[in-house]
Amino acid sequence: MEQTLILLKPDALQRGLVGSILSRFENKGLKIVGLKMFHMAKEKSKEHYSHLVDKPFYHDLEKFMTHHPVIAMVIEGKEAVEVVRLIVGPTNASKAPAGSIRGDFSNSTSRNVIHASDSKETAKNEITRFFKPEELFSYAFKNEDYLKASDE
Ligand code: IDP
Ligand code: MG
Repeated sequence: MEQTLILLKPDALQRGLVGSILSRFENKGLKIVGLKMFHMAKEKSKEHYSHLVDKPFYHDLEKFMTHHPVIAMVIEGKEAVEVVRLIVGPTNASKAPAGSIRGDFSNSTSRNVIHASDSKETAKNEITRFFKPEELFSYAFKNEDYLKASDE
């Protein structure tokens, strides 16, 4: 089963959107196999956003992501990386379709409530960045069995 990393950004916590966002992944039949809240270290932010450190908005992004708590999650399921990106929507929430998380909960590029890994390779690196192996769990998930059965 494929795994992907999600970060609920500080705006999701500050606006009380955690439950609404989480339920979308569970409703889709995706399984939460790791979850924690923490303050991101500046070094982690630079590593996580290494493709953006030279951008003019990076300073604001780093300040936002490191000065307030975030929630990190590992989500598992069929084609989890691609499915989660679809549920999340594109970076610029103003252009994100209604029905996607960013489309429904944000109208901003910088404060777009959620991060999701953008490829299978990125997902592996990002999961390792934020989770130790013992922080990931295996358990029966009936929703997943139900979806599997109805696909075959
Ligand atoms: P993604 O989050 O959809 O993968 P990335 O291009 O990887 O998009 O950018 C990471 C994060 O950096 C975005 O989610 C957003 O918070 C911030 N960001 C990206 N582009 C801009 C911009 O043009 N202005 C302000 N913030 C941006
Ligand atoms: Mg990205």
